[in-house]
Amino acid sequence: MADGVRCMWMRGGTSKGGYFLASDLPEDRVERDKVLLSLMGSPDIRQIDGLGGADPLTSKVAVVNRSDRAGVDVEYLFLQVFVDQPIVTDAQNCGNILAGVGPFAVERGLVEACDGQTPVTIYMQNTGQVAQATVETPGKHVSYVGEARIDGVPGGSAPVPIAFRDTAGSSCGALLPTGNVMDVVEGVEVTMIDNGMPCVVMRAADLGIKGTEAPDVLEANADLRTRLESIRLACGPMMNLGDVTDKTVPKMTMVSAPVSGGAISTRTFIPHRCHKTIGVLGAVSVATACLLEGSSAFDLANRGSGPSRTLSVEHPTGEMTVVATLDEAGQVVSAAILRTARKLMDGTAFPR
Ligand code: NQM
Repeated sequence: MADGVRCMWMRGGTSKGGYFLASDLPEDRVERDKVLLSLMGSPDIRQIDGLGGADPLTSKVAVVNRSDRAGVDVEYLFLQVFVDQPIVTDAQNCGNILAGVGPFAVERGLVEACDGQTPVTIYMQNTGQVAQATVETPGKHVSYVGEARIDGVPGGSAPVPIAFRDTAGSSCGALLPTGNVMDVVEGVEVTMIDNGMPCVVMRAADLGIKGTEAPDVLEANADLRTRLESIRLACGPMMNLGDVTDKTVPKMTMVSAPVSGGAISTRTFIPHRCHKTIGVLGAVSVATACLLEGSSAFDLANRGSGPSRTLSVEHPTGEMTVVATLDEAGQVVSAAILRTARKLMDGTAFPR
């Protein structure tokens, strides 16, 4: 690795990280993780000796390669590089970093660009599911410029709409891994759900908060953090995730009635820092909980009606719109969201 590693640094949605071709990283996992920890500057809360941004949302990696699967263009492996511990984990997916995978795949020649827009079908290795992203490619070149806006990112960019199908049970084996819409864990009513991201959905009021507090206020609430972590550790095995001590799932979302005309208001610990927005697949899972009668979110949510529901999931810095399609039985069968991405740097990074 003395000659460095080729990578592209990109913003994907409201996250940021390194995008690598699988062939540019060591095949051996231990070696690969060593390289990634060193490039990010982990473990160190400031990541001063690396490219990471000292926040879980900016310490992320996408590993991409061409796919041999029928109807699939590329494979995407998401890796979370812990900021303060020497851990690299593939135990979760990331729908924000996913937003950069389509543009990256076209830039690296894994997918041939069309003139106008290029659909990129992505197999998400972490969960074994498929997403379809649409990349703006005027004149057969990726464009990051445009007027699409997402909350949590200043300014406009080219839109990257992403559609998901069949995300239920992505990591837990079932949409409701305990078989129940509601369980009581550590004395709190919770909905354990996985429609793309394992989430524990709780009423904010049941945790003694309003649910509209700023993330730093919630992070400063030591009692809340301790309580959330003990609920999370109890929920992990119940959600078929095993011991989650060193995992970044399940996400802990506290919901309250919407305050800005949306469907639901959220504050999410991911799991030890409070998200400034909400994860993409996290939002899909929470929106799905809103539509499940008897869940912790159902009575608080503006759920709309009909087979296609536009659910605006409010978060600390705005909202994320999830368009959910329901079948005749009222089950969510697909979801779509709008993201944007931006190429920040393309070059060579140097691990120690
Ligand atoms: O839920 C953060 C993010 C995410 C994950 C996290 C995500 C998703 O905002 O799909 O995007 O929950 O760790 O990037």
